Amino acid sequence: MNTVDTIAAVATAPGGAINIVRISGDHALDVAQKVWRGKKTLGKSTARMMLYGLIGDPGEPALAVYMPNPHSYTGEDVVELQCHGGAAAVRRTLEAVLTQRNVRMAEPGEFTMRAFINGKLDLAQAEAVGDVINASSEATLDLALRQLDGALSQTVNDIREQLLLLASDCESRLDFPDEELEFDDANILIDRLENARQSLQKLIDSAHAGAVLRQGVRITLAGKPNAGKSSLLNALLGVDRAIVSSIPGTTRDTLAENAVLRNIPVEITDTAGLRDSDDEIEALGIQRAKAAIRQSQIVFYLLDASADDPVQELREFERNRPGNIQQTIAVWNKIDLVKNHLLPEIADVKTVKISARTGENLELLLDAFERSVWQGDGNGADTPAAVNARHLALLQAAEVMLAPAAEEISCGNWELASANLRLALVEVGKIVGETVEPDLLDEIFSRFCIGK
Ligand SMILES: Nc1nc2c(ncn2[C@@H]2O[C@H](COP(=O)(O)OP(=O)(O)OP(=O)(O)O)[C@@H](O)[C@H]2O)c(=O)[nH]1
Ligand SMILES: [Mg+2]
Repeated sequence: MNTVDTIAAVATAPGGAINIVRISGDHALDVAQKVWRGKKTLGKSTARMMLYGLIGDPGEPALAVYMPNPHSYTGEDVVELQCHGGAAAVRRTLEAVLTQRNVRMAEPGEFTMRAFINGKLDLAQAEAVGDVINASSEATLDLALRQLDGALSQTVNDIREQLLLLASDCESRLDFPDEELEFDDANILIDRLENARQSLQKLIDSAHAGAVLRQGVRITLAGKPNAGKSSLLNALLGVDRAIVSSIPGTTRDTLAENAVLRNIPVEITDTAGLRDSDDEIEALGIQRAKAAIRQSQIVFYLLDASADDPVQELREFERNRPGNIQQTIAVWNKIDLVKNHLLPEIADVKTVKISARTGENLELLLDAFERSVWQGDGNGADTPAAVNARHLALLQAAEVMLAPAAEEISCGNWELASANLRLALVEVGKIVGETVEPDLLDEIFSRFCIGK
């Protein structure tokens, strides 16, 4: 992606009443002037004013606004044309723009990449733009907005500042070795380094919340036929999605649906009941059920109180549970049929008693789910900043350099100490894009949609 061309794209999602075509770059104004005409002329004197006019011939009504650099989203000259919604109307406007000279179609994420290159956003903030677009839960959106606002960048920059000061303190001992300068005791430097390391560690610890909120959690509903898996899927979704019947073996294929439970984006998979079956299709379904279980983070294992020995059955499941699954929640279903809910607690496994049919205790199941996801570290949805996988790798690489840095400080090897600190600084700096390779930019921004 070069950053010289003037680019244009539809900036709004299809299906709305209005569409915006955004043009950015040195030629934005003259391109817009060629396709749009109104009583007033787009230019310096009408900057940031919404003007009414027409596009094309005989002319469709469209609003236009000119935002001169650097006061625009990209930091370049930008014109936005607001035209009628609808695929044909917006195509016509975009074509009118793209048939002009000196302008081409924008690549995915190219507007935001320019905003980054022009210093409007740092890299962590630019990534947050992608997170905002992809957010499916309120908590995910809030996290993305905090990151866009600079919450993560601020923390990262504080850490960088601490490391930078430490590095220059080490270096000044090299520059003035014999002079009578007042230097901090090495122990004080080590304490300061430890402070920086703890802030770094906090960010590393936030990666779990970051992954939960960005990627969501995969839940599989498993258990014997007729345990009530499909009934529970429907209850959790609040819609009648899966077939429920009293015939064991109703569900064959796996059925996955996205939802948000307690602010956590989830994919819930309903599966075929687990049993030995001679039926070829059912057996295939059971294989799929087992594959879904292996790919999930949390299993809701449904138990029918009337089964022969459900506890034994659960024990067996737990024994063979694939290692990647964080947790099984045992769900006694159909408590509406059992007097006084006299069902045994199951040691070592979280147990909840519900009725998928009446909805009784579903909230308790969601409580247990929420606790499993956040693993006791409070409500991860509230973390001020939560890093993504790219940030995590950089933070870990930086942290690796800190122990040797402390070691060198305590030995008075100032040169080596500062070298280690500077290596850590480079890694942390990459989070906000202080140093960054073009390939990485392409990789990050190509995941965006066109027009962002
Ligand atoms: N009384 C009562 N019946 C329930 C409850 N949950 C499910 N059932 C009934 O149990 C039967 C089986 O329910 P499903 O949801 O189809 O069970 P499943 O686990 O999906 O079964 P398969 O797809 O065959 O593996 C149906 O007749 C449901 O109406 C419940 O909480 N209480
Ligand atoms: Mg079913």
